[in-house]
Amino acid sequence: MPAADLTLLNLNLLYVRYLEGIDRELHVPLGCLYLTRALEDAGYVVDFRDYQLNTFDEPFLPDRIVEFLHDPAPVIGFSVMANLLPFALLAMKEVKQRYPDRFLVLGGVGAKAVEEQIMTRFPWVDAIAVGEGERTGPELLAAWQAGADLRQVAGLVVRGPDGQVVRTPRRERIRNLDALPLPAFHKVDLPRYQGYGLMSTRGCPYPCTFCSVAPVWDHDSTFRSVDHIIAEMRHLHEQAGVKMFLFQDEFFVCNKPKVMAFCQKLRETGLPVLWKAFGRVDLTDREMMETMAAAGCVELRFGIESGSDRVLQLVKKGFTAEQAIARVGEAVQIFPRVDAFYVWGFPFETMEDFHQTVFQMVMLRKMGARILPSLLCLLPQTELFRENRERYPLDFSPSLFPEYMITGHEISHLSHFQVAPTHRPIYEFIQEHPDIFPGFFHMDLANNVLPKLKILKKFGFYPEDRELSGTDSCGAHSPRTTAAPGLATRVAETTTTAG
Ligand code: B12
Ligand code: SF4
Repeated sequence: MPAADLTLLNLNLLYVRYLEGIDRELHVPLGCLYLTRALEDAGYVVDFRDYQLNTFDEPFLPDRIVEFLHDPAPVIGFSVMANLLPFALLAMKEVKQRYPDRFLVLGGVGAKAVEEQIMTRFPWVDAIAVGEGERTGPELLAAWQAGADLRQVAGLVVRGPDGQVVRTPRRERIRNLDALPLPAFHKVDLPRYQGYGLMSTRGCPYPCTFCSVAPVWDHDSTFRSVDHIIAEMRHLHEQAGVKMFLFQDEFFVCNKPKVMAFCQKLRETGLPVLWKAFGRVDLTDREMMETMAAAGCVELRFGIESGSDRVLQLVKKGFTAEQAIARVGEAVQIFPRVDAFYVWGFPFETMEDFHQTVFQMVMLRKMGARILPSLLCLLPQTELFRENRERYPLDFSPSLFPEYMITGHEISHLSHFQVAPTHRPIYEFIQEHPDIFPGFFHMDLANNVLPKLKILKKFGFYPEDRELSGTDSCGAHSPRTTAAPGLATRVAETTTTAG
């Protein structure tokens, strides 16, 4: 095999830590495989390494990455989300020390909106790729191999000759997603993965102020055709026996005629597959949901966010609490499982707002929905963070990271939580750079977060006991089948109501 041009490391992981145990859900590394395919089509050899497959007992030590990356190509790409950004940056430092001649590129959504700070403070990062990689990746490699000036490549943040940090012109979004070939599935052993995510769209046009999906895709949405999506499902079913798919994009239901056409065509293929999707309460209706269920959709997930109309308005959600109750009430009669996601801990959410939310959560739980509350995560690209950062001081409490940061779910085990001595450098690093890692901080811990958490626990939404909570992840992306034992819900009281 010819020498690789690029070693690409996937650090997009879903690890859930329950006390001392770590539950790993292996998801097909979609973004990296799209990028790999584009690089291969441009003639480059990619040495792809998926850190989800590491076998370390303790994977979150920077020198483990050096070990995992033994003998890397001249350019090393790191793909990362915000949760592992601190760890990834510390690991990149070690990689640079071990391989000073390698060119280190950070990509993925994790660095979005904090690229300049990262490039200014961490000299071991050589470049950051911003946005879609299918065009930026090959152009970056071509320019780097030719010794050309990287400032000519769109979609990067790099350093100029005198060390100043430069953002190159914005990379235009790929408009025709159907022109993209399938991700480089041949690079992975598909049956090893539990999660077969698909993206039917890229981006979301809604303005929800707390959410990073719209900003990481520059508030611009692009769509695949029904035939293109079904071709991917057919490929994965025939090549890897995949029977359960998960539409990862929040905007699957954006266009009713298209959803109806998708369901009809999928049924016509006769593929024996099941699937799960996200839906917005105001974009779905009974007819659409029944058609989806008849075409194999076994789970619909709604971002409800709050039971308070005041909060829904403040976060620009675009629907009311009443609409949410009505839609979920219909959905639970149609699908084996319905998820209701909530965000709590908005700094402007009064206790009265919060009580309305808890009331609604209890009501939907009674109806049979699975309730998935998440503590607000202050991602730096969001409007909510920008608008409120001066208003509220950032509090740091490692036992209360929003549940998905670092290894997930520490919040569930507040009373047991202790920072492992091996992780201490990561926590110290986070505290040194709150503007880069705001997701690990809170606005008003004492009056906002802690009293609300206490109430959620009282109603069984954050059980302390592993037996009660099961080993399910936050459920945001869970690919496993609806009937899998222990996955009914992580809300103790509802284990028998949903599914
Ligand atoms: C699928 C998915 C996952 C999968 C990832 C599967 C995998 N192994 O890749 C899993 C299930 C693991 C996952 C987990 C999490 N996710 Co997630 N996830 C998504 C989702 C739905 C789609 C991502 C995707 O596949 N995009 C499609 C591909 C094409 O895009 P991409 O991955 O960004 O890759 C492109 C570019 O970024 C670029 N690129 C990527 N890497 C590199 C590297 C280099 C070198 C270069 C040049 C370019 C490049 O090229 C790619 C092709 O264009 C997005 C939401 C969304 N709609 O975007 C959230 C999202 C990415 N997730 C998010 C988060 C926060 C998480 C979690 C941390 C928490 C959570 N509740 O979801 C957890 C991790 C928890 C844990 N405890 O470890 C946030 C990220 C926010 C941020 N700023 O980082 C998003 C945006 C959703 C949100 N709620 O806001 N997630
Ligand atoms: S919360 Fe959902 S609808 Fe709102 S911007 Fe994010 S993905 Fe779009």
